[in-house]
Amino acid sequence: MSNAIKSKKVVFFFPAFSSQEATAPLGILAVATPLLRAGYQVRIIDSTITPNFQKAVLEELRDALCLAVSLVTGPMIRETAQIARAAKALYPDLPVVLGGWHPSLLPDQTLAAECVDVVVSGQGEFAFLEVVQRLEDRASLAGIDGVGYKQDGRLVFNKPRELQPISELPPKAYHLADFNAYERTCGRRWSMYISSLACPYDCGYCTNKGVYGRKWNAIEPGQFVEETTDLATRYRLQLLWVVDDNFLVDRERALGIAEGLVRKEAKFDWSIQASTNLVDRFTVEELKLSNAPG
Ligand code: B12
Repeated sequence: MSNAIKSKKVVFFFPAFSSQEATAPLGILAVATPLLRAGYQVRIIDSTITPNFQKAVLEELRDALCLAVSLVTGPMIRETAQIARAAKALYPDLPVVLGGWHPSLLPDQTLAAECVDVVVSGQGEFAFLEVVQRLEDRASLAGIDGVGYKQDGRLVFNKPRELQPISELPPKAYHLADFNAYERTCGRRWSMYISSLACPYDCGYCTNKGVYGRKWNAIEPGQFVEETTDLATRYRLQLLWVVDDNFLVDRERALGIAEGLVRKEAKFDWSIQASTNLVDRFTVEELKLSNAPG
């Protein structure tokens, strides 16, 4: 049985998200760093780039500490359920942990599923490290903020976790990403990058407030320019998609980033998303800055 020997291996599964695009899941790269720093081994199986992914996951789980899945609400639930059920059938004692936006927004519904043992709501970097350490020690998950678990068949939810500002978070483990495989799959070599968390607004179509509570915070332009140019060069990326929910919240910061990239003669494309009320605060000339030829 899987847990007879003490394992240090954490297996992540990233289900397909029904898109033509393919790149490494940033949420998993984020929670991987504290694990690696604490001496755990990390395997990522992304269904989009892995033929026969179920077999691959089940093989990796043979000597693993737990299975961890990242998902948003929607089609990703299908493969999550498929893999979690297959894992439970083969290794009934192996804990299955779900994190990401879906379990963050609907923790009780997610944890109620028979094949799920633990849910992590909100930021996962340190919550998941604590979960893994407790699983390794076969200790209770009581008291880990942001975590829900099962005890004697009951669903137990610890108190929510305080939001940690992005400037205090460790760097993402980009080196775990197989950019060659993603490029082969979608024809483009690109990555995601994040430079701010939360959003001051509460638009009806967006779920951000439910998880981040309108506490917008961001890194400075200098750090953005350094990190993105380094990533693009190191992994030969054509494009960085800045996945901040609302990149333009701080006008001066946004202009500082655009100017910094122009000054650095950055050779990659970058894209942002922002609410239209904020786009409206920029002149056409200012907006052109972010579209300067590299
Ligand atoms: C990139 C992205 C996509 C990409 C996905 C590409 C990819 N490879 O992941 C694409 C374009 C496909 C996409 C599509 C959609 N998306 Co989208 N997308 C995002 C976006 C902009 C960034 C995600 C990201 O990487 N964030 C950065 C990382 C670092 O944060 P994170 O993923 O949240 O991870 C943290 C925690 O969640 C947690 N965590 C994450 N995974 C795990 C795993 C474990 C085990 C643990 C413990 C913790 C953990 O820890 C991480 C670090 O703190 C988010 C908004 C956002 N700002 O996050 C929306 C968002 C995730 N998308 C959303 C939506 C609604 C959609 C669509 C439904 C849109 C549509 N109408 O078609 C589709 C559905 C996708 C599908 N078909 O399944 C919503 C999700 C709401 C929900 N209920 O789940 C979000 C939150 C936007 C919003 N603000 O409302 N999306």
